Amino acid sequence: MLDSSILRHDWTRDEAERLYNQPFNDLLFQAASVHRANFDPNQVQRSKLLSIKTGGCAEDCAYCSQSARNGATLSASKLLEVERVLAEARKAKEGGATRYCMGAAWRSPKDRDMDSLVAMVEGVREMGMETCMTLGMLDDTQVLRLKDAGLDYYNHNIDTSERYYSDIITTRTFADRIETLNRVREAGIKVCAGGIVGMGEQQMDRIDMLLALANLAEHPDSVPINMLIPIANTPLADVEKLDPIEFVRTIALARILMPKSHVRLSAGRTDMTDELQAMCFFAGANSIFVGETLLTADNPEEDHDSALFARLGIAAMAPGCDGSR
Ligand code: SAM
Ligand code: DTB
Ligand code: SF4
Repeated sequence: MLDSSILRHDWTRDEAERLYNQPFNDLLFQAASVHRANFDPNQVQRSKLLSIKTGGCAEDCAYCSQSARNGATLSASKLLEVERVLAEARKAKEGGATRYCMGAAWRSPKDRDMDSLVAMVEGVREMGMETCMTLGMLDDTQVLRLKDAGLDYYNHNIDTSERYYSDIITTRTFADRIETLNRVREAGIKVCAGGIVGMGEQQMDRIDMLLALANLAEHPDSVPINMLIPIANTPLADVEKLDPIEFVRTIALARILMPKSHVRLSAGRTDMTDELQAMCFFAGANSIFVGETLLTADNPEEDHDSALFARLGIAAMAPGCDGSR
């Protein structure tokens, strides 16, 4: 059995493949053991998302409803007013979210937007929630302004393996993503980085994506694993669905490779059965997005999530508690 208190950054493809492909029951047992050695297995963190700038994005991410290059019929909006964002954040806080994640459909923010972004971070922090932003690539000055404003987390996904990356996105590289992640971490902002599965990738790509995250200088604090939400008129609209067992294997491997990270069962829950989600929690997922909308796509109704937590005996993590042992 692995020593789950040690954080390793030298995982090999061979090891990861063996872990991923072991009999399912062995994999689940191992992942659940790592999970409970590091976290209370019956606590799940809840984050709430808000799209602060929707659509019209210059990037060509094949999965995304917000790319101006895709045919998705989403109308583009400007950056929301600070007051509007804070009003939405207040509602999320009342609904029990402990982290507020603000996402913008940008390749990177414009300097003229920075004052508003800073005000949003400061305002949400004053409400006693953790703050997270996902704004695309950042330069050094932008990272420092967000850090000074008190931003807790920055979400920037590597999305898939380095090998498969250019099949999905051509307007930026895998290395560009890693560069922003390094900049964010070096500034002392906590990193939220994960990816999407079910994009027609091979098993090897799912494994390599997790290896790339686990072998960063530090494991991301949060690792969102998104199941592709197929969006009409995007290049991935009709891609073959991923076998749910493969999805659970991906969650389990993330838990084993990054024992102390919060692994988020992220986009795609609307299409998952309660039983599949329960299996993901058993395999080590301990965070979700709550609320009926993600950025632009649907998410389960809050009542449904509350009922599922009750049926599973899962408690929502309280503010200031990260569920760790
Ligand atoms: N524009 C910024 C960026 O790309 O970093 C932030 C917003 S972007 C929508 C945030 C993440 O949402 C993407 O990196 C991707 O992992 C996830 N995402 C977007 N569309 C998705 C979809 N249809 N299904 C699953 N995940 C999706
Ligand atoms: C992440 O990994 N997933 C979230 C968040 N980080 C920004 C976004 C999911 C987006 C799902 C598609 C949509 O709502 O448009
Ligand atoms: Fe733009 Fe982000 Fe969507 Fe890519 S994922 S098109 S960068 S909003």
